[in-house]
Amino acid sequence: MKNIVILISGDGSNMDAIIRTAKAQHWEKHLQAKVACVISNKPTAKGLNLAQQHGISTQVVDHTAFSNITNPREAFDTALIKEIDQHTPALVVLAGFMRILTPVFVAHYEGRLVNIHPSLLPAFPGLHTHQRAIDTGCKFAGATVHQVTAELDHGHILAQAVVPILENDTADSLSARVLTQEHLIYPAAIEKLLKD
Ligand code: NHR
Ligand code: GAR
Repeated sequence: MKNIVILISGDGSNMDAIIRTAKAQHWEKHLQAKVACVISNKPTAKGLNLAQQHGISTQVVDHTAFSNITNPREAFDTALIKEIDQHTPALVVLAGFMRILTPVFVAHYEGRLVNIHPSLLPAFPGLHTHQRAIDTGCKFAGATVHQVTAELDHGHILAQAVVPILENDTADSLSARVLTQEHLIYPAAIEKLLKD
């Protein structure tokens, strides 16, 4: 069985889309793949409840527990690796996961670590992508599924979706339009990776 581990920090709507697609398309039967676990760095992430409602096991590795030690990011990533590797994952999926990962973490999962970023990369890596796209006067925005490398939001692009930016868009209205596309391209890109 190819185990998928999903990392979240918030609502988990992309996680939900992946879990629903996996069920609807019978990934267990057709791709010998299943979502084995959902892990959040935030204990209050709404996506944890949603995962449990789908009958998927959840874990929390709270990054704030590591803030007062010498190398907090390395220590957090080491703890995260330990949890993830319990499931011997074929794929580790970042879905609204909001902590930058260290090169050691990225190297450990090289080739089996993917992310969805809410911009048309290579434009607007990092945070606050929708406001930055509006402020720049962009006429189109979108989302990108990419391989994760040590350099933030720079890995090989696996899928993209484009949406228009409308006259009266706010970061919230644009974000909602992009998110509906994320829910389509992320499960499809993961399905393709599992087939390769
Ligand atoms: N890690 C690596 N090494 N490479 C990538 O491409 C990564 C990554 C970790 C997360 C997702 C990402 C995005 O899609 C992602 C891609 C968080 C931040 C950030 O600045 C930036 C990009 C992404 C996720 N995080 C702050 C930090 O100090 C915390 C922000 C917060 O907690 O709200 O880690 O955009
Ligand atoms: C999504 O738009 C995702 O692309 C973005 O956060 C949202 C998470 O929504 N990711 C990042 O900004 C990563 N830095 P979700 O929790 O409902 O999937």
